Amino acid sequence: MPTNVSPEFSKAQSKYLEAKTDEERLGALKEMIKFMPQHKGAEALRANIRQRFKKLRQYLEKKERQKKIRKKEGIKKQGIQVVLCGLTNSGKSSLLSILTNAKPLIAEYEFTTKKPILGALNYQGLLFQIIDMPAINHENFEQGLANTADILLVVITKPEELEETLPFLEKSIGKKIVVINKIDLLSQEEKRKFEARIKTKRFPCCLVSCKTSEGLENLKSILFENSEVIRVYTKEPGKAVDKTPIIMPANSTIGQLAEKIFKKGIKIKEVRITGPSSKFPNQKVGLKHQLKDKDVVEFYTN
Ligand SMILES: Nc1nc2c(ncn2[C@@H]2O[C@H](COP(=O)(O)OP(=O)(O)O)[C@@H](O)[C@H]2O)c(=O)[nH]1
Ligand SMILES: [Mg+2]
Repeated sequence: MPTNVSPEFSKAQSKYLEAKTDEERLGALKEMIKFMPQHKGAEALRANIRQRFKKLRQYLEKKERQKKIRKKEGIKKQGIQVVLCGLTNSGKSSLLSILTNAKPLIAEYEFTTKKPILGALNYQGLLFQIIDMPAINHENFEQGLANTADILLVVITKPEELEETLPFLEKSIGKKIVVINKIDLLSQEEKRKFEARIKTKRFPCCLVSCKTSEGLENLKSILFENSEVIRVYTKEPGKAVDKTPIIMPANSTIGQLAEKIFKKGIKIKEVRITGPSSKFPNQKVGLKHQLKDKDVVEFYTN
């Protein structure tokens, strides 16, 4: 090691040797680079320090990315999880802000959204967790979330965007709904053709404008229809129907409902049902009876 180094360099070098964290080490290396001896004999030293700095920085960046991913994976699923997917500027953040209480950044420049942002939508007794995502071709697009969400809202403004977006969603298990946004910019004829083209691909589809709010109520009801859950109302004998529905997966049975609402060991003597799944009001049914949306169920227990 050459001895003719500046006092600043020596100080930075001590800092490096005494550093307790990688971050401190990186800071010290940066200072060492700043005060590196410039004479010819120190060439190898300079290269060595630069190399160490580069390696450590790469390592720390990778660690940071992993930390972020872990944090993102920590999004707790609540209600029915809906992810907004699409190219940049299609209006995903606008949709989130108009459907929920969330306040994402919205702008006409590209890639405004850098991480997933959550919002909650309560509709017809159902809770939707809506997640605004970076554009599908952005490095921060969260494949994992897109793969596991219950519903994907594919937000597009031109028919070709659907073909561009779908390859990123090949592994998704959720139901895909195509949202054609910015219809305030389209003529009646353009809207009709656009919708017809998407429908040939057999996707549920709806036309909206975040600018005029047109089509948003329709979007909510399409979300509801595709959520594959049912609302079941319960009633204690002799009392009024409970106003808050119990949300169950579609095709649930009376037995599964009972499991959800009663403690283990409670004996069910009789079940009566009124609603879409009953042949007549107050029909007596067994535990294997399959429920439908808006059924009213009366349990007689001990
Ligand atoms: N005319 C019109 N502009 C919209 C509509 N929705 C969003 N925008 C605009 O499109 C741009 C991109 O919106 P943003 O929500 O940030 O898109 P994201 O990149 O998909 O999140 C912004 O300038 C919005 O104001 C719409 O329905 N009509
Ligand atoms: Mg955005």
